[in-house]
Amino acid sequence: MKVVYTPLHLQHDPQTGIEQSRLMSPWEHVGRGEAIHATLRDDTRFQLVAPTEWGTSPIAAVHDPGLLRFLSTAWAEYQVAAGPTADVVPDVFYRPALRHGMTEGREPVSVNGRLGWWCFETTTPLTNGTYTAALAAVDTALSATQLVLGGERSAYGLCRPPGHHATTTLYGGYCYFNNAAIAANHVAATTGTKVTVLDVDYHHGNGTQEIFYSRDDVQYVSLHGDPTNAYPYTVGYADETGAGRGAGLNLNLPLPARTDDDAYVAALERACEAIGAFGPSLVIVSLGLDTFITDPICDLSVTADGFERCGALVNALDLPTVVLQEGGYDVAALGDNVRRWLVGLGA
Ligand code: Q9C
Ligand code: ZN
Repeated sequence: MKVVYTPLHLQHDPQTGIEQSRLMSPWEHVGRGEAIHATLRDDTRFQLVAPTEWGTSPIAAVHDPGLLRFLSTAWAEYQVAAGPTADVVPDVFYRPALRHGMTEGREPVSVNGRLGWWCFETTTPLTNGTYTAALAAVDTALSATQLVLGGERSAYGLCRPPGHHATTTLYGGYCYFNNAAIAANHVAATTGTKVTVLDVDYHHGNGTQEIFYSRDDVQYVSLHGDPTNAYPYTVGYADETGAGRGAGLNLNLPLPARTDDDAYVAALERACEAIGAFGPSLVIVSLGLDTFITDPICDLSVTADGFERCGALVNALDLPTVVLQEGGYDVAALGDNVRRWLVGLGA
């Protein structure tokens, strides 16, 4: 199986995260990408290829151009206005209720204000190289997608930073641009066929859901920790089924803490039935390995054997499949877990 990888992910090297009321070194760090890279590089079943450059128009086709503009300059602007500082995090978030009963808010002028306008939480710092790495992650996703459109049965994109929490207008959840959504939109727009995004990251992909919620050409199917107690808390419930032309095309399968291999695989079978019924030309998998039994920030209990079974179930859909990296924070096991999932898929 071809693996799209670029060392440009190293440009996104955050040092601080404010998470769970503590200042800590981030869970989402360069070591994650390098662990996966090293495992796949040393396994003859995988061939590494570099991404090609796609520019910003596939991003602007999904995200508010204002978000793209902001991310391209924000870190440097902050250095002049309020720095110097390595990592940049908002202190004031725009909440529409601040202007309740008044005219709608507008993007602030100051970089401090704009940070809180485009970002929704505190664990997603901007660094000097974040924009470069985020663009490269999109290039990685689109290049892996291109391989599959060109006839490969499957391909894997080692996207870092991840993407599925980024919405049309907001970044957060370690995500800046929604790699999977940009790839899915690219396929739908250029081929005129239906696409499914199957999201198996522990966290619900609120961004991907939001981007496609009213569309009938892209189905979103997600297995995730129940948002009653899991990030992102406010999105990802089972009764969110799509709207308008997209009604019935959003499937959320929230799972209880300690869900094991058998229960997880049973839920994935349900997901695959829904995908079969929709009949896409291609599947994009948002692959998070943070469902792993010893993941430090999540509470499901899937094992490496379970990951291989999951890959095999998706393989049985018999559809061209693009797998894109999302989360997974047990770094010692991350490379092998990715490998097992891809081997299940037929690598
Ligand atoms: N107490 C991805 O896996 N922090 N993003 C949650 C819960 C943010 C996860 C804190 C988790 C974001 C791509
Ligand atoms: Zn996750």
